[in-house]
Amino acid sequence: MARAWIGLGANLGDARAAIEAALQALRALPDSTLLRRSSLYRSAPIDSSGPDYLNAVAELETALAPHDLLARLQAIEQDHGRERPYRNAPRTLDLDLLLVDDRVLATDDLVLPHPRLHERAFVLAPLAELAPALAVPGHGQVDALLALVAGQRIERLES
Ligand code: PH2
Ligand code: MG
Ligand code: MG
Repeated sequence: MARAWIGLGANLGDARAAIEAALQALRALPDSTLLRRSSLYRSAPIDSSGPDYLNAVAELETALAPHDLLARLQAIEQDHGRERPYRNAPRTLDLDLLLVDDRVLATDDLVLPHPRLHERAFVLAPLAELAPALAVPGHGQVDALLALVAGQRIERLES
C-alpha cells in the first residue's frame, strides 16, 4: 500500500461542484481508500488565466501503481469535460499526483514529487492543513515550504 497525495483544482464553470464530484470519484477508485480531504481554498491563477481557482488536497491509500493512478486521475478529468487547448489553460478540473510516499520519479508523463508543488501556496496550504510535517523529497517539510510562499494570497473557504 502507498500513500498518495492528490491536488485538485478548477477555475471554470462550477469549480466547487467539480472538486466535490472529483472527491466522490476518488472515493470510488479500485484498491484505494480516500483517507482525508482538505478544505477548499481560493486563489488567483498562477501562470494561468481566467477566474480565481478553487483548490484542495486529498490523501489516498492505494495499491495502484503510480502510473495506473495517474491514468485514473486523467480519466476523471476527462469525465468532467477537461480540455487541454494549451499549457496551463483555465480548466474545469485538474487532478495532479503530488506525492507517492517518498518516491522520486522522472518519466515522460509523471514526475514525482510534482515539479512545482514546493513553490505553490495553492498546493502547500491545503497540504499543510492535513500534513504539516510531511517531507517533500528534495525540498523539505511542507510547513517550512509554505512559510516561503507567504506572499501568495490564498483564502481558506468555510465548508
Ligand atoms: N494550476 C495551474 C496553474 N495555475 N493557479 C492556481 N491558483 N491554482 C491552480 O490549481 C493552478 C494555478 C496548473 O495546473
Ligand atoms: Mg496542475
Ligand atoms: Mg494537471
